Amino acid sequence: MKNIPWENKPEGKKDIIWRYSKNPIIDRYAIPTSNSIFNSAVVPFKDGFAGVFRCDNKAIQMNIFAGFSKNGLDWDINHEPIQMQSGNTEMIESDYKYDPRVTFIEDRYWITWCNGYNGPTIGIGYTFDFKEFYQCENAFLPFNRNGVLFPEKINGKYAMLSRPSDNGHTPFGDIFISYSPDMKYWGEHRCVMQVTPFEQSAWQCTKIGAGTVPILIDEGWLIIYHGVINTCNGFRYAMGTAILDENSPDIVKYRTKSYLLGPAATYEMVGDVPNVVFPCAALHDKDKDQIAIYYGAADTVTAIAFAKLSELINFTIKDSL
Ligand code: BMA
Repeated sequence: MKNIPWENKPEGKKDIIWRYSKNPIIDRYAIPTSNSIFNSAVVPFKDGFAGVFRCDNKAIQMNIFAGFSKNGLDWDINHEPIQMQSGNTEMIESDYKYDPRVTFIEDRYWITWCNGYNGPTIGIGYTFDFKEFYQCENAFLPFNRNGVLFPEKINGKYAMLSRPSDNGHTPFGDIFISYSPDMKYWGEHRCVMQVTPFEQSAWQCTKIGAGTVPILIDEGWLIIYHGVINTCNGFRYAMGTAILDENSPDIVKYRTKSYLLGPAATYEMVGDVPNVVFPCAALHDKDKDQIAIYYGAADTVTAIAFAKLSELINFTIKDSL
């Protein structure tokens, strides 16, 4: 297994998740056309890593771009967006693409993103090599965002978390799970997690959405999600963790009452959309007890943060609602 990016916790720091000292790892202008590069997903690939990046251009058109890295920190992002070919459908219309997630299942890398088709819905595609990409049927009717696939079938079916929403900035939203026998037809929709009561855990009281690909641990599926509070200054996005039942992931076993990383560094508080940390991917190494979380900061740049996997799990159990 390739070494994942890592930096030890600073001396004396109590937080479970700590930021990389050289954040942000991807500048907003990292490719010639970009206004911002954020909310992006990475996976181990060949002798390094590959990723799908959200780059908004200077007309603020949202699209997804492939990128490659030897160490997971220094990225070469293609200057041209991903061109999709027909996968399991000829209907691959897309007004925009944003907030990609990447999940390796069986033999290929599956990509989910927010796809513009009469409003936001969940686009699905796949690639074997990050050169040729194939687009499938949209998973759901609009409006929906934050589609995240599980890395293996559950009870014989593909499984996806998502967040039904509206056509705008959505002042509500819970996480649902849906199943598919073939990556084309989705059903058996179940509610997984709802927003919390304001007085109990206000950082996640307005809307929540799945972030990283679920990681199978002894206790079930570990997820890192975002939670939002609507303040007098607008939305504030923070991240928390939950553990879902292994065989029935609509059952939440544990879910953090406190956020684990909230906007506090300058690049998280200052940018095109202030006060946003938005996790879309994580690399982990169980043997080394390490996890590296990739997140968009202030809808402008891409940053990375680290945790000890065991500490993250223990905190999720101990701090559970
Ligand atoms: C959501 C999405 C994300 C964005 C977030 C904060 O609705 O548009 O891409 O990071 O808002 O602006």
